[in-house]
Amino acid sequence: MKKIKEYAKKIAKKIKTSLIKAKKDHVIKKFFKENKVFVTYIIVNLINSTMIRVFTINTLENYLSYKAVLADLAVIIILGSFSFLFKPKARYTYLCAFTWIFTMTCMINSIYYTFYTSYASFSMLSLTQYLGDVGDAVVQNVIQLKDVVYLFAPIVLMIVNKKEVKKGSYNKIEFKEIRRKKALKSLIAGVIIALIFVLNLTSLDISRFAKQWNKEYVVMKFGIYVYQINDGITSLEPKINSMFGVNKAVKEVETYYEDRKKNDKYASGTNEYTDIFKGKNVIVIHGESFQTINIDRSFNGVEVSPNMNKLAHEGLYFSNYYSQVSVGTSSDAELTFTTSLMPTQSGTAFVSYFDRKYIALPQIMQQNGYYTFSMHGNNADFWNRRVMHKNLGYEKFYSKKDYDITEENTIGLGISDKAFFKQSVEKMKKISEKHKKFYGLLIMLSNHTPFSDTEKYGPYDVNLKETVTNDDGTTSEVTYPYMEGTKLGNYFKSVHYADSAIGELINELDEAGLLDNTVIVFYGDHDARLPQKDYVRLFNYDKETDGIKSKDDPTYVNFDSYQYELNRKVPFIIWTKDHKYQKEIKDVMGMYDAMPTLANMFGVKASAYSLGHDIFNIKDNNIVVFPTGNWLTNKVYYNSQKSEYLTLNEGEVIGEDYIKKNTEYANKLLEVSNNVITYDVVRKEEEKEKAGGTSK
Ligand code: GP9
Ligand code: MN
Repeated sequence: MKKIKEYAKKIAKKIKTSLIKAKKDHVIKKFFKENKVFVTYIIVNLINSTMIRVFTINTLENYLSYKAVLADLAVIIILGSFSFLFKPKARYTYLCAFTWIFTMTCMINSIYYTFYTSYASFSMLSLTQYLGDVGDAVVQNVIQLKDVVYLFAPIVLMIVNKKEVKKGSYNKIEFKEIRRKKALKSLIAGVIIALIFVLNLTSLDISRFAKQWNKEYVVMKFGIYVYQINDGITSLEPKINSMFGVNKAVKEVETYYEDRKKNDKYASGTNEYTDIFKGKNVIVIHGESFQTINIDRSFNGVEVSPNMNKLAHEGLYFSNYYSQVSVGTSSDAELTFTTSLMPTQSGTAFVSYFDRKYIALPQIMQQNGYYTFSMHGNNADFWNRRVMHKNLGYEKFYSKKDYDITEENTIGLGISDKAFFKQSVEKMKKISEKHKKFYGLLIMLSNHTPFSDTEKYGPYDVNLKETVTNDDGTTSEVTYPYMEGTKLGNYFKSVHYADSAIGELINELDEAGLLDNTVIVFYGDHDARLPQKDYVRLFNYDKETDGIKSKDDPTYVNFDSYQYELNRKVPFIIWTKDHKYQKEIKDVMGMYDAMPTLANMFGVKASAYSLGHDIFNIKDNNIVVFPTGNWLTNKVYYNSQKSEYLTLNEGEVIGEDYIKKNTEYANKLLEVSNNVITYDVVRKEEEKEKAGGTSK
């Protein structure tokens, strides 16, 4: 230790004397003058990396994040230092190539952030074939000036280079030896900056960097370039991960579930809902981007979703139900709903881990004598469903090729929900003739972002209309624009269409006699990622100014980032034609609670790898864990990125213990879930059991 300290002191002294000498000899000034292109390369790329951070994360901590600046600088200089090994012309090409890579990184992340409020990941690259259609939606909606400003970097570099060429700077001969020295010196400078950066890291920084899922935090502390390099490496994880640390991970999973079995009193047990639907058919409706905000909302006395409102009030309505999706959106919703596992930390389960063994509700139902199927009017390969639906236990997957799709019956990404339902009912009629019991999934599509096919949705007015009495006693109608022309306004129009399709589906099913012995289960798959400012307008519209009320106005409704998160909830409804079970369940609930809850109702055994709970067992003790590490209970919404929380019941005091305990619970759950999938634990345990069985 003493030796290291002495050595460090020696180096520090050496650096100090060389810096003093450099200052005396005007070395830095000279370097700047002689290497304008290299210096420009550093400056422009540093400006870009700072811009992307500042434009995406609006916190003081981020604005003052010197660590990210150090990290960005180190990456830029270290990578740039090798350019000195080339002659000036080729050096420019080298620096230009890296500037383009850095610029594209910033641009892609800027666009991606607007859409997903997160940073881009290489693991998504393997998904590009599924993202094609959605990509159009992104282009239509999201590319803005703030996404393309980064292009200034290669442009400025080009201008500076041109000037240097004109000045004849490149005609001077630079010997190999000098070039090597320059490369080494800049490399050392880069490494020193990197060392200063590393010495400033806290253990929290390091742990979050390793886990990578708290992307905002990683970018805030490590800068965008280090984030992206790290992401590139971790995206290879699915392959590498499953090769190392298997035993440790499997042991950890085993211990977790043993402990859950012994100590979690809500993990099993019966309740008043046990077996209530035993033997009944099931039709699960996957409601694309359907949020709870639509329920019981009206414009000018006309409901946004009258049919869904009816289902909610006539059935079991879980009004604080949250989707737990990650980058796999629709597919993550399907995964969590059916398996009670969380999305994976890198990649998506449907695409990167399609070959793992899952225990899913359709498969459980199939083992209980049900015929299982899924229906979706999109390409079967989207989200790798063709493979994954089989894996989850759907015996047949009806996809795009099984539907008549014309230009007239197309909305947004594909076949309209109305046409899809109509054709699906015909298929279900045949299925019901052949099979005694069935479990089916219908995946909707029309209510998909960007919600711009307004002409096809049919009329729904999101203006504000008021009747005023004139001086002469007559009345007239005044119209204020309100939500017209906003993305949220268009969303309501789209939802109104999707709702009317659901209304038609219920009627068609009834006419076909398919409702008599069937339970309808509806879930919204995830929120619609609508702009926060549109919600502020929805709740705080000032018709006089056609703007937003002042914050001092006593009727002003606060809609900050916490309200935004809480508002991302989606409806979960269980409905039967006889309206026998009518209740609103207000306890918070996650998508991972669906399988245990439904399994109990249908009298089948839930997966032993469930992470959620039957809501009628756990009730108000429930916790919803999000892939970001955030969590929600009936008392608190906790933001793990900021290590802050919002108390949900006014005046209630929350102890630090409560936060600590739940945060640990959430982190552990995410880790176990990821291990179950990554290491294919279900298969391993089954194989172990089999081997044990034969040796007995
Ligand atoms: C695609 C549809 C939409 O078939 O399910 O997927 P999303 O973009 O919501 O993940
Ligand atoms: Mn979706």
